[in-house]
Amino acid sequence: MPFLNDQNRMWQEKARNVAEKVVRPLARKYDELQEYPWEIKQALAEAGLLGVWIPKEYGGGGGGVLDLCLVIEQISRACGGVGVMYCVNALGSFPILVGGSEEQKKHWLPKIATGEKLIAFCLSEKFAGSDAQSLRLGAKADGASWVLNGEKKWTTNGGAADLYTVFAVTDANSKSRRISAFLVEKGTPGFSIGKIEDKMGIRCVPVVETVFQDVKVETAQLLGGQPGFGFHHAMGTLDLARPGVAAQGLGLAQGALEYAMVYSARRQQFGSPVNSFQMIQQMLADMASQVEAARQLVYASATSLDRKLPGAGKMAAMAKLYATDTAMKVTTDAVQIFGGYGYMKDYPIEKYMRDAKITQIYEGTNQVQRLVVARNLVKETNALTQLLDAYIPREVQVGYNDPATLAAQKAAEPARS
Ligand code: COS
Repeated sequence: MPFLNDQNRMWQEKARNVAEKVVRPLARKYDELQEYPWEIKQALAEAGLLGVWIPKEYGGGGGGVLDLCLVIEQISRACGGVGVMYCVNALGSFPILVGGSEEQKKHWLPKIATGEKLIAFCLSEKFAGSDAQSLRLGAKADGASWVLNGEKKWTTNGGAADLYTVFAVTDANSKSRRISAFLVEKGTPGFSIGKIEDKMGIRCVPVVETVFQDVKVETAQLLGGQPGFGFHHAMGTLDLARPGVAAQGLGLAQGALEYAMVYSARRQQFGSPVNSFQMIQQMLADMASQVEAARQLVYASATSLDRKLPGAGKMAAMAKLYATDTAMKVTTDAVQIFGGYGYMKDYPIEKYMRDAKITQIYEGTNQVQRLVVARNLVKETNALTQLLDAYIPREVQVGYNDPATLAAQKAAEPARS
């Protein structure tokens, strides 16, 4: 990539190294075991990759969203499950970066950067998925403390993580200041892990229900110290995190394409390698073009966030939906190129397809991404109307005996010609 700078390439190279030396050889083992890969987490921490996105003043690597995406892409190329196991630490810690107080940043971020503490993000509930604002877990003030009661669903990293960013209702009567976020530590009395999900893909990372029964937390654990800003913190976090899921999709698509290239050169049918047949060549060419288009969008959206450019949230949603739809398409085509072998578990490619599916669903379904993009387009329409409206003809209802309508019709005529 010619436009990557030295810092970007340094992170990319480090990640590629860990991906090839540690992640790829262990990918199948942890997919089968459905267990958290502590040895891989250790390797990521030793390479300094767990703090890429955390500013240097808080003990991190000082990289941006683009650096984070480059790392996620390389890891996901080797294993989509490890890709999310890695990037969920960014998702969990972004609320602290977005809305945390200085004390909270100083206390938690250095520990997250070294891998001493793993973090998870608790927003979704059984009855609050896409409609995140409708969450029900409640937090009631009790003197200088808050008491949390309720449940969360699909907490990725749950059980492995030491710290949980938990979104709760603190003012049920308020429309726009209803929700606040709390930093809850593992081991807090009343906080437990419920059902552990048995998943189609990303099997090496736990996804669980988390249960909160009279969990008492101090005011110091309220994110940013002021109640009512939780939904803004959640949305700001998702804007930052979505290019990461996009990068996961990109890595999965790239990894599947590479396996398909190698296998189609090896596999002989009708006396020739199957990559000499035009139908396979067309598939490979389409897959590669789609992967490259996704890559450009992911890098551009990450750069827009790093530069705080207007429209960066829209770009993040575009990157997420495009790259993860590409992941599903390309991994499915890669299975097709492997033919009957591709469907079998002792070949590496079916795992890519299983791991890809969830990227279209989590951190906002791709339907929600389209909604975010469309809402932005509607907002942008006013300015465009001023520029373009005059070029679009306007029809008038003809009323033959109505002088006012005839006059309006006549007035509109010069604009048409
Ligand atoms: N950044 C900061 N604030 C934002 C924001 C953003 N990107 N998007 C919305 N907000 C604010 C709005 O400004 C509004 O604030 P006020 O109440 O002060 O006016 C508030 O949040 C509510 O906004 P809106 O009315 O647009 O919210 P909706 O309930 O319509 O929800 C969607 C919008 C659907 C986009 C949101 O609920 C969403 O992203 N859902 C998916 C959730 C998700 O990704 N879950 C997966 C969790 S991780 S596995």
